[in-house]
Amino acid sequence: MFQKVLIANRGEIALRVLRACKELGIQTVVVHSTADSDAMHVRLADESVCVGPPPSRESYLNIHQIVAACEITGADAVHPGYGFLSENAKFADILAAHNITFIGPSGDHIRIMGDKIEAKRTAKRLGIPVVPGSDGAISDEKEAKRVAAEIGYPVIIKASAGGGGRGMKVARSEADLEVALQTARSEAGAAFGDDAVYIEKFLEKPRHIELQVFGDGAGRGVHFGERDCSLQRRHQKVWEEANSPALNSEERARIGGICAKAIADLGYSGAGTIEFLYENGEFYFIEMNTRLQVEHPVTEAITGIDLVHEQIRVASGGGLSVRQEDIKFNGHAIECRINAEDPRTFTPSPGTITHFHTPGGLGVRVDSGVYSGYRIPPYYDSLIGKLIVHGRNRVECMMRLRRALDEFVVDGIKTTLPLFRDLVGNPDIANGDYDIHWLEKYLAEDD
Ligand code: MV4
Repeated sequence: MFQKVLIANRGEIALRVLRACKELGIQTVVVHSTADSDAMHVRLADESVCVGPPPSRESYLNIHQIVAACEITGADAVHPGYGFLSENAKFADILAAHNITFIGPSGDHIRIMGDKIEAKRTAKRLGIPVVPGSDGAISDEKEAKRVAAEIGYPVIIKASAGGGGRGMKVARSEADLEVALQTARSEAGAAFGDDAVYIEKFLEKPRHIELQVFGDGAGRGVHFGERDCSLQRRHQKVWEEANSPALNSEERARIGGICAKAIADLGYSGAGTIEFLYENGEFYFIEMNTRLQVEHPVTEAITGIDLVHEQIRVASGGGLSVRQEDIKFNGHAIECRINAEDPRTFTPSPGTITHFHTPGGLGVRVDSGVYSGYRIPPYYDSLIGKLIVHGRNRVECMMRLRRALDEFVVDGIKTTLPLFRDLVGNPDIANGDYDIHWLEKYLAEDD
């Protein structure tokens, strides 16, 4: 087991990882920018190192400073959290070269999944169902037309270096194709310095369902069920749940089994998320994320397993603590992302939190790094906390969520809490009847 772990992140996820380290008896080091000297993660860690000025580029993304912080403090591993350096293959390689363990997959696996064409090719080879489309990059308009005619319109052009919704263009007929291809290609070149694009059948009303997987790096793979993350705005998830209201246990076991086997065959190590679009009872792979995700607590709630413990165990060579048959799905969990934003326009609302009171009671978890009197710096993302509620079934979970939202107080800034208080009263949400476009339509309707 590691003696000392350096946490290369901030906010609620830095605290989340700190808690797991404390439970495992591991010493903790955090890094922080000059804007975060009074942050909770700095107060709770055993040691802290200031790695630079407020902009992320110069602090939380500054690889040299973070490696230096490891050397100075004698940390033997780094947990990257999510965002920042969590999916940076070069960072994983540099740590390995310094004999510091990156708590995550190998640089090579991060690299494969970061290239969306290579990720899709790999998924297909491993037996994961993918969206019908081009076999790799599209070279010219002629090829695009041929593939589109084969799979049928509408189609979507995606940037290989994109992901998370950046650099996508839909073509509803052959007349749209030339412009879609050219725009997607030039936007990809400008944004990522890589203009490789690929083409897929465009799915009109899918759900976004993702499988939580884990590999032990030695040929074993397991799945921890799925999360439904369809409720999003501009590719930012707002509400996530486990299980998906759309799946039954047979469908879960089938897609889960496929994903667990793929992870085993890949020799993958650590936590991963395999993202699918789900429409008319079929799964279509879109991307894989090679990190712990923001919404991992809903999976922890229904499985009772600490996913950060598992990450640390696997990275330190101790293997997974569970076999597939030990993983049971208990009840239902929902996570609401509390952002320092206007609840309708999602405009950031940094400032000082004058009063912060979190709900409690059975089945209620709040992961947050803020406190009464805390000033939210304007440099980072606006997530200030997550409310995760668990119940024996979805109805009980929703009752508890309504109650927990009533108790939650955040004064001094705008937050997304009022949006959630509206959503819990909505019949579609109560019925679990929504797709990836539902929230944006809902927000457009009542202004
Ligand atoms: C799609 C799609 C429809 N058809 N691919 C957006 C984010 C990126 N991860 C993939 N995305 C999409 N890919 C095909 N073939 C629709 C989306 C999409 C979406 C996906 C998941 C969650 C929210 C979304 C919102 C708009 C579009």
